[in-house]
Amino acid sequence: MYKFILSSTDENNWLKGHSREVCFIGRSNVGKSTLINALTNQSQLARTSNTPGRTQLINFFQDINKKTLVDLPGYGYAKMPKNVKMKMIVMIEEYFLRRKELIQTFVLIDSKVGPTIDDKLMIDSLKEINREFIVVLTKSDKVKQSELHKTEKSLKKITNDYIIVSSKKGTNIQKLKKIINSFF
Ligand SMILES: Nc1nc2c(ncn2[C@@H]2O[C@H](COP(=O)(O)OP(=O)(O)OP(=O)(O)O)[C@@H](O)[C@H]2O)c(=O)[nH]1
Ligand SMILES: [Mg+2]
Repeated sequence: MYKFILSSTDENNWLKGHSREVCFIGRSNVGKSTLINALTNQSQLARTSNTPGRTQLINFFQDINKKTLVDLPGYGYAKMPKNVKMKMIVMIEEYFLRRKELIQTFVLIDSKVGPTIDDKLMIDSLKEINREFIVVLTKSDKVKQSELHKTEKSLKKITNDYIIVSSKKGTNIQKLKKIINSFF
């Protein structure tokens, strides 16, 4: 059983008192919050939405053993006001640069859309600062096998470390859960 602990903007307000956490990052609307709900089997834990730009703060979720999951705001949403967008970019950058408790990052990429320029920039930045990451291809229930192959082909130019999931159908959610548990 996980609980929402707090939302924060900057380093002064990040959650304290635990040693390890994993985070979820990706384009707005890619399915980060829905994935957290699927992984925890708690459909109401993280707030999800049909409209992009739902998660605008860094959200910390924790279970009784202090296993900590972090839901980050989505990037690449064109319609977001510039000042909000800038704040979010700074927030995300600060988190990746400074967060000592962060032990693994899951970069979510839409199975249908494939890696976007923003996704590539995100991954390049993670590589540059030597942050470990695993790609999660989301919403696999929405794509045909042929589309999935196309996405995998372009993804393989960036990384071979990925898992294909569907939060809606539950595909590979148990497998991803095991991967996450291996970091705690
Ligand atoms: N078909 C399908 N839809 C999904 C899946 N996962 C998420 N969605 C839908 O995608 C939309 C966005 O999901 P969210 O989890 O809110 O996305 P997010 O990445 O947290 O978005 P932001 O908070 O805006 O960054 C919602 O309408 C979800 O129902 C999936 O596995 N399959
Ligand atoms: Mg969200």
